[in-house]
Order: sequence, then C-alpha cells, then structure tokens
Amino acid sequence: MPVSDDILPRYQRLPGGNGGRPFRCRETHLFFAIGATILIICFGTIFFMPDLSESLRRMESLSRVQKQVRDTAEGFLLPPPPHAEPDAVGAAPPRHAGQIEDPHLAQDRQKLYEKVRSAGGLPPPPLAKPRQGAAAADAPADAGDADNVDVDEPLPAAAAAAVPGAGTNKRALPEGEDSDPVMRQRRDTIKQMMQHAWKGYATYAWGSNELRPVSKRGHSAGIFGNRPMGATIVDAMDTLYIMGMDAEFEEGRRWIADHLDVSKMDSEVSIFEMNIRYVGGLLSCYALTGDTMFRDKALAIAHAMLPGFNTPTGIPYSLVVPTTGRAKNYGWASGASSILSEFGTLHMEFSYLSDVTGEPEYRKKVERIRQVLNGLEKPNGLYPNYLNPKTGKWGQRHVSTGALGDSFYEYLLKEWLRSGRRDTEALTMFRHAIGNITERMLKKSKVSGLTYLAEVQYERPNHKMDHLACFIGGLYALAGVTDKNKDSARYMEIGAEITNTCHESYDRTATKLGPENFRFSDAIEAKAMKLQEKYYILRPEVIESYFVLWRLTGDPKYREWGWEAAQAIERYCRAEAGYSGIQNVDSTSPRQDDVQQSYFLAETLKYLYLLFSDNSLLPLDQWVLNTEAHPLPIRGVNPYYRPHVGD
Ligand code: DMJ
Repeated sequence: MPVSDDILPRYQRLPGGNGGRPFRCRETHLFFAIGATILIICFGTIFFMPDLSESLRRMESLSRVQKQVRDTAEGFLLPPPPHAEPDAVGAAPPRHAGQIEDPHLAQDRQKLYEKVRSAGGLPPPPLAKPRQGAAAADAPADAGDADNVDVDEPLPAAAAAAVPGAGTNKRALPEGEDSDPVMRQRRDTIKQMMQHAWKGYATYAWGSNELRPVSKRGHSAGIFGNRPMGATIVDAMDTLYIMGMDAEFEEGRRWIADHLDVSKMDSEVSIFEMNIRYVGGLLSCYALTGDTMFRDKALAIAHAMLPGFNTPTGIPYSLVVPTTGRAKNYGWASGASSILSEFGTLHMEFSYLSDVTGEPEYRKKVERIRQVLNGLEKPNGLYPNYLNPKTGKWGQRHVSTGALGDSFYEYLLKEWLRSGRRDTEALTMFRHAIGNITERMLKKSKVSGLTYLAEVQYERPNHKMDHLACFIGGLYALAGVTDKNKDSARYMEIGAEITNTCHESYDRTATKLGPENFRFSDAIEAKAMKLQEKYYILRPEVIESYFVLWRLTGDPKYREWGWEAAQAIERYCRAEAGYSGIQNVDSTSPRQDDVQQSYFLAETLKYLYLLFSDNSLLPLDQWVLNTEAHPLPIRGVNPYYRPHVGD
C-alpha cells in the first residue's frame, strides 16, 4: 500500500535530501546493489562484444546492412519537430500555431539527406523535386489484381509531425518558379487573372456563392441551395495559398471561420457538389496548413450530408437539406435515379476525412457504395449513368465519360493513388472499367483520324464528346504512368491522342475556346453542331489534361496550348469585374453569360498556374488533385497527410 508523503518524517519526503543525517542501513544496501548492477552490465557488454561483431559478419547480404543504415539514418534525419510534447514525440501531429522549424536546421538536414540518398542509402525524400517534365507520378509498384482494401494499417503519424509551417497558414510549399523567364512571365499573368477574379468577387459578391462579373452582383446556382454560402471563397482558397496570395487567403479564412455555417443551410444542396467543392476544398486547406478550423468545417459539412445516404441500398441521393435531412433525387434522372458521377465521386474526400478525424463513418459510407457497385452486373462491362437507390437496379442505359459519368472513373484510379496504392479494389475496378471503355467507346474520326470517346445509348454509339470528358486524356496518361502493365504504353498514347482531339475542339473555333459538346460525323470533326452546344463556361478539363500531360511527358506543346487558352480567356471572357462564360465560341464577338463559376478559381486558373510552374510545386507523386482540383496528400508518402492520432 503506498504511503502518503505527508505522514513520513520531513527528512524522508521526496524529493529532497536526508536532512543532514548519515545514510541508513537500508539505503547503504540499495547503493551497493546499484553499483554491483552497473559493474555486471559493463563486464557483460565487454564479454558479449565479439559475438555482436560476429553476428554482424554473419549477416547474409549487404542489403540487410543497408536497410539498418537506412532505418537509423531516417530516424536521425527526420527528428520530431521542435516543441513537440515529450510524450508525443514522433506520434502527434503539429499542435500549435508557430511551430515552424528552424530553416537552417531544415536545410542542413536536407543536404545530409541528399548526400546519404545519392550514396544509395535512402528512399526519395518526402517532398521530392521531380525531374522537369519527367514522369513524376511514376512508381514501380504493380498492385496486381488483389481485391482487398487495406485500410486498417496504422497511418504514418510521424511523417505528419515533420510538416514545415504546420498550423501557421503561411505558405510552406516550394515557390515552384520555372527557370525559363517566359514561363515565369506567363505564370505572373495567370496570377494577375486570379487577382482580378478574386477582387471582383470580393468587391461585388462577397459571401455569395458566385459573382456576376458584368452586372457586378452575387449569383447562385441551384446546386448550392438558396443561401449565400461563399462557394467561390471555399473553392478558391487553396489556389490563393498555392499562388502565395496570403492577404486574400487570410480574408477567406476569416469568412469561413465566422460565416460558413451548415446549420443555416435550409434548402436543397447537391451532395456531390458540396463534397467536391466544400469538403475537398476545406480538406485541401487543412492538409496544406494544418489549421484544424478547415478540417472541422469539412467534417461539419460532410456530417450534414449523411442523411442523404439513408436509402435501402446505401447509394446516396443527389440532394439533401442539411437542416432537416430531407433527401431526394432529381426528377429528370431516369425515374429519380442516383447519378454515377455523383455517388461515385465521394470516395477520396470521405476516406481522407475519416483518416484526419478518426471517425470511420465516412469511409464506411463510400465502402458501401463500392460494395453495391461490385455486386451489380455491368452491361457489356460498362457502367450506366443511372442507378435506382431503392431497388439497386440500373436506370436508362446511357454510358458516358462526360456528364453524368466522368469523375466516377477518375476517382477509381485516383483513390488507389491517394491511398498510397493500398486500395487495390479501386485499381481493379478502374482497370476493368477503362478496359471496356477503350474496347467499346474509343473511336477514330474518318478524315483527320482524331481519337475520341463516343457515348453509348442502349448499346448504340453516339459520336459526341462533352468538354467535361476531356479530363480523360490526363486520366489515361496518369494510368499509363502509374499502373505499369501491358496496357501502359497504349494508355499513354490514348491520353495524348484524346488531349490532342480536345485541343482541336478549341483550335477549330473562332475564339480558340472549346464548345460544351463536340461531334464527329462524315461532315464535321471535333465541332459543335447546334447553337446550344457552343457555349464555354470557363471549364477546366482541357487545360487539366494539358497540365497532366505536361507533367508526365515534358512535351512543351502542352504549355503552348495552355497559353493559347489563357490568352483566349483573357480576350473573350474578361469582364470589368472578373471573368464570364461566353455563349458562342464560334463568334468573334460572343455574348458573355455573366457568371464567374467558382471552379474557374479552383481549377482553371490553378491548372494554368501549375502548368507554368516548376514541377516541384505539388509533385504528382505526393499529391492527387480531386475532381475540383483540390490537392489531397498521398497517404504514406506525403508528410502533409496529417492523420488523426487521438486526443
Ligand atoms: C467541376 O465542378 C468539376 O470539375 C466537376 O468534376 C465537373 N464540372 C466542373 C467543371 O467543369
């Protein structure tokens, strides 16, 4: 039974001395015992020393020695950040604003790291500078066809603790300036475009969802509900951060902290849009800065989406009212079905959210969707765009890599990458889906031999591509580089060819901006046919593929094509207070539609900025961009991952 300090005589209390008395007999024995133990240890060490060196000599291969050296070096080279709480060393994420590592220490460590690495002793550094123009996302691993989702493996918390500038909201990314002065100038132009877009919004529509840059007032699309919820602010935040627009970023942060309130969202919002723009945008900001406000807002919004998943199958509805939980599908969607590109574009954000909050519910929701999809028969191996959430049966047999289908395919490959290649089920599904798409939907135009993806309507091809589908050039290339197998080279080729076709769809218009849809027939190729197909609403997909292809191939033509698009946007879309879509890409004096889409700031300008940056800015072997271009860190390799480690 422990004895209370208070009932001991004063001289025996701890800590403290013996009150000047000589040691008592019990204490003398204790000291003697300690001394003897130390002596035994010393003799023991000397005695066993030869055995140790002997066992070292007996090590079977040099690689084992190398591994030991590497492990030791890693521990030495990646110490915990300064001020980390002693019991949390190597385990806790950064906790306090202002925990910035001494830059000199960081530089020394980096130099030492590089030295050891160049001698072959270490794996690539956590924020590796990929080679200019080379296949940054290239990696040797081949996930095979295994169908297991390895999500229970402990997350790399120690890496998160080493993130520089964590929690400070100060840019901790490399500048990413290109060595070519022309590219630097182009990048500056893109930043000025962002400043113009932001300024107009901040001046005339602050807090609204979007800006009307011609009539200079707020605007909201139905997907955001009836309330002003600052969609443009949330969507633009990581672009501001990446471009180093610190004052604007702080301004946006304040609005989000003070006004983004899910308990006020009392009208129908789109679960998909809330996820890709809000949850994705906020999680990106959390990853980049470590500011937990962003994570908590993302969690609150995702939480408010959960009633939308209460269906007999677990396939979520399209719309939910956050305050009441009432949910439903669009009436026009094939007998009130759910839409493939919507329920199939939640996995990355929900999985990552579970990792950073420690709340498994979100991952469970998207795993359920997977399970349902895997259990269904796919007509001709293709995924129709509509699925009834009550019966679990496919609706209309319309298959497309554009509207209604697009980002479902994107998230299969990217979730595999984002999970650090653990989610091999996603890869297996991607391989099957893209294999069947390639076999059944890939076509060549008759005159110019342009490669395109037709849509399929009840087994019949419709020779039309949406602007939205142009992201798939980049996706094919990303698959070709990251998933090494017999199809890799072919996928790389297809990616480049489709991107070329999408460029043609721009090049063949009067404005050099691409139409919303373009068709292929005996009479036309990569051209819009009807007036209703000729609008351009500041969409990013073509530029997105230029960016990905540039990063993966280093072919300078992608930068030139991106610059053509940027100049055309500047010429036809610039308005007094921002940027607007245009109604007819085939007119040299097109009418502006007076809407500055929030994704213009999230995606179009970000992809352009990255296109003219050095590859060290958001390297693709560290980051995966969600379908709204919000970067999410790759698990296990990116120290910005910031997994939850308990309270
Ligand atoms: C964006 O919101 C996303 O890219 C989405 O995946 C598709 N539509 C717009 C941009 O065109």
